[in-house]
Amino acid sequence: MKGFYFITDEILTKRGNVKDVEIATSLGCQVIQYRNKKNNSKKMYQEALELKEIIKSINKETKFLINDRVDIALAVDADGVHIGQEDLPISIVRKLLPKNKIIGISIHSIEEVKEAIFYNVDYVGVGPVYKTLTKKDAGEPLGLQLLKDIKNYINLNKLKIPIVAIGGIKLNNVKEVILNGADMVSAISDTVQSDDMSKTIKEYQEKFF
Ligand code: 3NM
Repeated sequence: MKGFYFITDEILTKRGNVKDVEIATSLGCQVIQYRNKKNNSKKMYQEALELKEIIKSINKETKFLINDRVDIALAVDADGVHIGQEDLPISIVRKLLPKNKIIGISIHSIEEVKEAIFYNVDYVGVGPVYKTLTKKDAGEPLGLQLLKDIKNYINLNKLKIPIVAIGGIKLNNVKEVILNGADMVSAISDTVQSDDMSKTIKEYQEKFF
């Protein structure tokens, strides 16, 4: 896993989730996460199904993940879920999902990384790296040092768990985030609110090379 990790935002989007997801998939983003804190389950199910079909029609290799909702992920046969520390425990999510599904989890400390590794997660989300207004309960910024410490911990233990960094990431700070250990980055407001999202995502992807 490498490059730009795209996350939808129902409220901030300028073009709507469908258009956004079409653009991100066409530009080769390896992961698209459907995050929707606004809609009811029925609407989420319908939209997740629509997005999955669009993504797979453009690129079968693109992974489609659902934020928080294991039930929606199962219902649309998504590639996996992204969960937070307040969601169902990883061990339970593993039992609920078929073996081949991806589980990513948000972590905020080395202790949480250890637990995530114990339960065999596929990647860890580290954030918020910087201050963000997009997620109200994201907490205080973790900063680059913790990101670096987590990367070192993963490397020292010869683990192959990718780190996805998130929170307050912009084009002018993304390089230092990558240099401090992020394998992938997500930037919600900076992309979905961009007037030219294709250009913005391309600029993020170029920072990895
Ligand atoms: N998760 P923006 S921060 C969805 O810290 C999300 O786990 C976070 O939005 C975490 O790129 C966040 O606009 C919002 O700052 C990121």
